[in-house]
Amino acid sequence: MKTVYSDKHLGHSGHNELNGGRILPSFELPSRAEYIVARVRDRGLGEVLPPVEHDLTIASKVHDPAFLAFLPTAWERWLAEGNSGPALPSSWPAKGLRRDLVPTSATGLLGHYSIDASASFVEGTWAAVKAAHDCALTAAGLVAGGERAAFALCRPPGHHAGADFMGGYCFINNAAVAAQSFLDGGAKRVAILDVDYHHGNGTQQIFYERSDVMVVNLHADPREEYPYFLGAAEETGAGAGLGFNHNYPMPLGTAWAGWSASLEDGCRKITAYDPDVVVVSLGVDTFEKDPISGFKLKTEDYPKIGQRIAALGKPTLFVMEGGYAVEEIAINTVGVLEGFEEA
Ligand code: OKP
Ligand code: ZN
Repeated sequence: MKTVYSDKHLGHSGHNELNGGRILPSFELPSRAEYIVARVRDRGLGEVLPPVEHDLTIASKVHDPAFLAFLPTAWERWLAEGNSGPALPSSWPAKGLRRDLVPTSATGLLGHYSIDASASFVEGTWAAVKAAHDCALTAAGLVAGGERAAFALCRPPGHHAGADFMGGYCFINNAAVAAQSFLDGGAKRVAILDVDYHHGNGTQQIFYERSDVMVVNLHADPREEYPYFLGAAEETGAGAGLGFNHNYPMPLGTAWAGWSASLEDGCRKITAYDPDVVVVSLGVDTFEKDPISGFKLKTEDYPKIGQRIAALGKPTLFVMEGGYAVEEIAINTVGVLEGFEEA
């Protein structure tokens, strides 16, 4: 399968996050995408293409236009307020505060549009975010054009970003934009299968009241793990979307036996839905050696994930999400893709 990749992600570097009470360098490093693209080439997975630039028309159908308008300005507005280092919020419209009071301050706006202090801006962040968005749409175009599958090597990731918020290293929800593009291109139903270790709260929120996108999420139980405040099994959708959201929270320490049982159940839900296309939010932070995660999947398990997804028998777009054990993420990510290709 073809991979769509842009080196503009390299500008999203030197950013940080609030972690364990300290502001630390982000775990979401440029080397992640570099290891993966090198492995794609070494293994001869297929051509590596640059993205075609797209405007934000499709993104505006899954994100608030005011939020999208803020993202390209955040860094310069942060600097204009006298800050120098990476931009992070420090105050949020949490309990007891107003969400409709939109600040004019950059610091205030970062809080207004964030769920946490881990989607940090540096000078090259917007260009990287836009390029990741373009990678997702370009790879989606390959699948819409008849390819069996494609891989959008997006960095930064997207699944924690919702209609009007960023967080968890995510700014634009690349998988959601891709799903919307398939619908705009004539698909009737799209399934998103999120196999990242963390619950894809943004993806769930964007499609929660819609029946044209089924969202299936496999993740660490949010009572124990980030993002903490969404991702329970009882969240099954609302309104027209009732019955089209499926969460599989699993305890810390989950290994292949437990994880694959959730994958099997989630895949059956997708088959019953009979989508025109499947979008996989591909995180490999389920790996036993991942530095920020608590599942126990092994390298040999990743091709089996790809095989099970292939058995859905649908055109498939893989969109990169998390995975932080930087050397092994390339082996595990390409392992999923090769498992799919060989099935
Ligand atoms: C993004 B993705 C860990 C702090 C967690 C945010 C994690 C975002 C994960 N002690 N900070 O889903 O891989
Ligand atoms: Zn993750």
